Amino acid sequence: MDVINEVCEILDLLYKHGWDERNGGNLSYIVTKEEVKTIVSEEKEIREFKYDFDMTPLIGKYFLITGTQKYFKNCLKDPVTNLGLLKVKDKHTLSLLWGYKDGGRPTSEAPTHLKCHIERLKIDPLHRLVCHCHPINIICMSHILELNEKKWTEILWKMQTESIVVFPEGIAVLPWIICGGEEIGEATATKMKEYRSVVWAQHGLFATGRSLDEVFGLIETIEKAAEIYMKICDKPIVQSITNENLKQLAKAFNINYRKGIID
Ligand code: 2HA
Ligand code: ZN
Repeated sequence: MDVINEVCEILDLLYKHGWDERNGGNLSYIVTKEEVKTIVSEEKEIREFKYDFDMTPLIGKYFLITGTQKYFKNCLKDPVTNLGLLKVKDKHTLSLLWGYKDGGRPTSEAPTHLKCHIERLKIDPLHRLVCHCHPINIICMSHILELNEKKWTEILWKMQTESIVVFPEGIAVLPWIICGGEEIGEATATKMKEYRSVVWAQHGLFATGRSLDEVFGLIETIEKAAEIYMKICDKPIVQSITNENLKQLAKAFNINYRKGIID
């Protein structure tokens, strides 16, 4: 299966899970030169897009990025309109090599995505993907729980056994900030220095990782923990996962979990 299909399948699944209504959500994926060759036979610039922040660490890299105002629902049947293949040409310019067929442009969150890529690549050279979506239960939680990342991490870890295995670094939480702007972009990228996932209160989630499967799995696991929380949060708890249980898990699976939460 080619890379466009792989990306569109994930976008379609995100839509079908109800996490990307309408034009909600956006995705950016680093693609290799070999993968680029399967999309375009030669590199010809169609249009360019200017950004005022410094993209120097990304120069020469290729990205597949969802288009602004585009619906995840439509990507699988019409990738060339809904997605773009872009090369970071210089520190302020993205060059469009394929896609955005109807004259479109990258998602309004592209600066946030690119800043997150810069931070994650510093930590993990194998990092490739940033995905933003609107998972229901994460948004619910952000209405009823104080926005404290220690609290969120502890709760989500304790909702199910898999959580601490899948996101041992915990989860970051940002307050409501207007989307599409510089402030939320900077705040999200700063959190990405320590976390692969960042909650945007009353909005959704930014999740990052090495592959489409890894990031989709991260979103599924976080959202499932949040769903369990929303189903039980108003009920009397008879028994649950303890700090001691989590430490046993960490020992058994050799998990280097974030300290200061259950110790
Ligand atoms: O692209 O989800 O955060 C629509 C959004 C903005
Ligand atoms: Zn959004």
